[in-house]
Amino acid sequence: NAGDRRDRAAGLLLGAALGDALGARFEGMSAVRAERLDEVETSGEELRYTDDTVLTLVLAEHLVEQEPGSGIRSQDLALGFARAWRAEPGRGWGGSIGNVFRAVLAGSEWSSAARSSFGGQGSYGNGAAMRVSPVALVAPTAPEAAALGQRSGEVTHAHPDGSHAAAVQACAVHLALSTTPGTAFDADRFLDGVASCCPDSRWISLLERTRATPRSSSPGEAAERLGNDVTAPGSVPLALFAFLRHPDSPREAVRFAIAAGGDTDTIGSMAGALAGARCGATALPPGPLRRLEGAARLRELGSLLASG
Ligand code: R7I
Ligand code: MG
Ligand code: MG
Ligand code: MG
Repeated sequence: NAGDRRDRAAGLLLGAALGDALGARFEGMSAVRAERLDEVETSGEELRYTDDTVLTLVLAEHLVEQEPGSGIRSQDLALGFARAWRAEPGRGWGGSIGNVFRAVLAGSEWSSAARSSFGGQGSYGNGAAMRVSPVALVAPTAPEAAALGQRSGEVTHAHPDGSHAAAVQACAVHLALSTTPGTAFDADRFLDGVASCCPDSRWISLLERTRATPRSSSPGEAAERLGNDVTAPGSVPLALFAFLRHPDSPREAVRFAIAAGGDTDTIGSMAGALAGARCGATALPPGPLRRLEGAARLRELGSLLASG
């Protein structure tokens, strides 16, 4: 029903932001102990999000404004991202993405700006995947979510590893939204669905490695096998694994992702989007949610996109 759909949409966006904000202060650490996570969950402070959520919000607003069926307007989206970067330089941006945004603000077309980094090949950072979750709310099917994710990713990440990661994560979030919470989660079926939207053999093999990682692995073991860094192929698999590990608890999925260390805000955010999409906003931990920056707007955007 409509209320349930709105709850799942809100869970998707709030889960993404919560994972980002909870993971933010641990970004770059090698592993995070449970007591440190407890502290962040229970402190009275506002939970501030980072660039991951800044860009997720820009993409969500872009999708709300679009005419039905008109898709992504790439140059407008590139400008929206770039203006958000210029407005808030302190949000923990990726090392090279500023060059892309600077070129767009100086009048470059998005596709040449995106190719300007890393010697013309473009970035394979995880920035396209980390912000992609809202496309799952407007795409009718998982393959269409993958295609829309790809288009939104290319706007800044010209390297196929970077843009294909956005397709994979968008498809995965769409599939998570389509599962029924409270019924058994079928990890193999989920991974088959993601693989069927997969843009290339490289991602097929990353998904197979994710499937083959023992479900009982600790966060450290999973990170060792799947990676936990700022590259797209080195982070999306661990986020998927955190969700497979804890499909019925957004809190545990996010804690697992952050405990693994490395790119904690981003892997936490991608895991939070997946588990939040399946379980809904009502399943998110209420204490941290009350302290989350921007929560009211995220919830509102979820409603708008769910009913669009
Ligand atoms: O992808 P991007 O927006 O970064 C997102 C990350 C997340 O962790 C956020 O939380 C934020 O902290 O940053 O920004 P990029 O600068 O395009 O990519 C991120 C990093 O990936 C770069 O700074 C590089 O270290 C690495 N990288 C590459 N390294 C070598 N060659 C990306 N592409 C390449 C490459 O082609
Ligand atoms: Mg960040
Ligand atoms: Mg950073
Ligand atoms: Mg990060």
